[in-house]
Amino acid sequence: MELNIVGTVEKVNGNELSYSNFVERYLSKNEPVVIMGLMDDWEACRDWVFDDGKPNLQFISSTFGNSKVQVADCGSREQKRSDMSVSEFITKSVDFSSVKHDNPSTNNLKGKTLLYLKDWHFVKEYPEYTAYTTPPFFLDDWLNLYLDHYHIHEDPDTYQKRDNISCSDYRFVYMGAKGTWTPFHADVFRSYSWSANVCGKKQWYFLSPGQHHLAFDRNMKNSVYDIFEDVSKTTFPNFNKTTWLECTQDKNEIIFVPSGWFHQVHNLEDTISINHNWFNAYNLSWVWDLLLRDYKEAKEYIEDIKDICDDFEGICQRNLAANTGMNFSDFFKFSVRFSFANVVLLCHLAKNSDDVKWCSSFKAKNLIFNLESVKDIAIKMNFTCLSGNHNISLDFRSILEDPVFLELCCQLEKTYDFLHDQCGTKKFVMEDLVEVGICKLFNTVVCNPEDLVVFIDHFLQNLILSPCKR
Ligand SMILES: O=C(O)CCC(=O)C(=O)O
Repeated sequence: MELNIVGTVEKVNGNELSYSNFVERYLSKNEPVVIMGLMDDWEACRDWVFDDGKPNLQFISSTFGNSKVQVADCGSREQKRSDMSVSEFITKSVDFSSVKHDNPSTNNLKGKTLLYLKDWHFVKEYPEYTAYTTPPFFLDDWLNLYLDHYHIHEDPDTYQKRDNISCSDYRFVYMGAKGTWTPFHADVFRSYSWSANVCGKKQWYFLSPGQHHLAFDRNMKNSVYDIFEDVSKTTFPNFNKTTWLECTQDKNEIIFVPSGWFHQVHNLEDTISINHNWFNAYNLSWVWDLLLRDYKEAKEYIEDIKDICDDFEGICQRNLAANTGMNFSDFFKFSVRFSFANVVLLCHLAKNSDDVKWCSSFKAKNLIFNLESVKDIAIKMNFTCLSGNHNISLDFRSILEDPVFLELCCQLEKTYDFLHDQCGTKKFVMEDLVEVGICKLFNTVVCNPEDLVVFIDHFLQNLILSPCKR
């Protein structure tokens, strides 16, 4: 069946787009866009690419060849992955490395496996080598910031000293020859992603979130795997009703993939891309909605053993973490820590501002928006979700005393200063909170979503609605 393509993704010049325009037009509307003109000074674009635009695999192999990576076999069903070194990958992808690109049909050499290097945690592995700088539009990234400081999930029973690289961030490099591809999917946690072509060309096909059910089977369990295969009408009765956006992404272009948009991607040329997944206050509710859906599924799956389980809820949560990457308490802790961080930043801003209208600055509005978004999600969280054996208790005062948390606050503040053109305000200290008159909140202990709602409300009322208290 031919796809019904109804539009192409808009392309804009990143140098003519302000952050607030990006937020207004794409981030908050959850619409895709391709951004051009932001990669000119990337080291990766110099070191990894020949003048003719082809990947410089010699450089990559000799500089990063020992890295262990995951490689998907695009010819196998479900794209089976195997581990190998980067240099092994390059040697094995003969088409990619030695064929001199003038003859595209060599990519169809029979019997060759089409290997696609995916999810290489490049930044974690080579922090000293600045291959690229994250474009400002994508800097408000709570996911990677959090993972730079905390683990998102730790199962005390299965916890072993974990490989610090493979589970620690969502900043990746992808490398694949012409013909490699990524099957139809929506991104992890329903996060946003951005993907930048250092060299090569990708073809993207997007299905909007409002239509995703059309690409699922009757039970909403499995989605279509390859939108270009002969999709079974019996299994996917509504797939023929789908309408698509497409996009050809060239070298030096960055695509923004909004939350919950299913997509399939094909490398039209030998391509290297850099890609991050992330979320923040604008799409955090997508993460919660996904968790809730996956939780219900995990629960349903083992419903028949409920009566013989001592800790049915605990097993559901453990399975949820195993399948989705986090469970309710992980998400809740994440939300609480970011609420605390935004509170700290707002207090710091209030304390250091001479202007009585400080809370109408872009930065203050952003921080208030963040808190209100987390509060809305906390309201949505069913209180019973965090009943059972979670034993969560996050004490504002002790979190404030934790240097890891303060480092996270510093990084977050740097980001918002940069995005809102503020020059670095003074180093923040605990006294900020005392001076802005919210010391009562020091004794807050947050144990469940209701506590979090009360905490945020209390803070906003005290600080924002009564500025005279400062
Ligand atoms: O480039 C690819 O093959 C897949 C990338 C992707 O799915 C994403 O960035 O969300």
